[in-house]
Amino acid sequence: MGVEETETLFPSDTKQVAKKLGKERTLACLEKMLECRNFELRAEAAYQQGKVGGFLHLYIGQEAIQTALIGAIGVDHWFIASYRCHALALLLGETPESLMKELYGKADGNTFGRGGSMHMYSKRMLGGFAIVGGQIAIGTGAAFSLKYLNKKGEIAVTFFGDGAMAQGSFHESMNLASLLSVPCMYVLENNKWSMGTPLYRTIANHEHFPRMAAAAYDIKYMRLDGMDLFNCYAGFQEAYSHIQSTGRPILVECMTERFRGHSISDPALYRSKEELKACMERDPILLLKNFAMAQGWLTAEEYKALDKKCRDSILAAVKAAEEDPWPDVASLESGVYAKGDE
Ligand SMILES: Cc1ncc(C[n+]2csc(CCOP(=O)(O)OP(=O)(O)O)c2C)c(N)n1
Ligand SMILES: [Mg+2]
Repeated sequence: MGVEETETLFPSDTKQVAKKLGKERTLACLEKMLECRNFELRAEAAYQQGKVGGFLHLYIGQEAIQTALIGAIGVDHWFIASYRCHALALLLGETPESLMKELYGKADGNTFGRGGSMHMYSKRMLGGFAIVGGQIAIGTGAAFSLKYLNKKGEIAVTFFGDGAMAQGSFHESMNLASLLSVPCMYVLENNKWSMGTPLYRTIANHEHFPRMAAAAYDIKYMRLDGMDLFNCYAGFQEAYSHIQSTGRPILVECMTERFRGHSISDPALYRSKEELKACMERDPILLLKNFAMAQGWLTAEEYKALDKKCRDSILAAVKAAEEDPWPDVASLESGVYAKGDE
């Protein structure tokens, strides 16, 4: 039994969304996606060379979602994610250098070499979290704080995977968010896999579950095509205005694909080459590139140059990570305890 997609996608007219977005912002999104992709390809290579410790979960294939969301609502909100968190940190303005240094466990990394791949932060990113579903409750708390502090316009965005829907934290959070009417955008990135377990073995009534769970908690639900930047862009704008106009939470399900195994140590032998090949034909970067070229916004040479620009900046980040010192042993205890009112 596979995943039959029978729920309705949020309708958007690609040409109209693209026209509104314009050439410059569309190409800026493409560049961001290429930066994320190149970062992760190099991170993967570095891991295989034994340069990166711990786990490494790649976002390759899912880039359109977070790129579109941040393009649509900006960075002045609060964000929280699972362990698949490199792209989010990059999109929120952390430099490839600081993130690559973090993967290498070096002193000037994003969390001074202490967090590694799964725990990245930015000024507005409350972290990547390893406990499946754990971040949903924290994101809901952030939304509650925004309401409590009367921070108009700001929302809390919580990303999680399809596997997290089976966790109590998902249900407890949705229930409280609805009861308390908090400005939380729950973004379910449905790549149809939880490690090596397919969605239909994780969630009963999997196809309709997200919509029905949202309805059970009296929360609005939308489904987006997570491979299509424009559908995501328009959908997230709509989701944001829903929160703004009602003060209510929303659940946005993005149908997407994981092009790699669950983590770097998973060769994903449970998926056939044919299935993966078919998914990769809808690579979000490829779709956007083809659209931009058909619009006359980009030539093949310009695309190559854009990709090279991103690759070069990531290669520079790798070099910087190689050269960065290890954390000083004397700093072992710093950051362990909060001081006073920190
Ligand atoms: C509470 C908990 N249970 C189990 C695990 C082991 N685990 C790590 S990732 C994962 C799969 C999660 O899949 P999903 O939520 O769909 O996210 P994806 O990896 O597809 O982005 C599991 C079961 C964990 N980290 N935390
Ligand atoms: Mg998943």
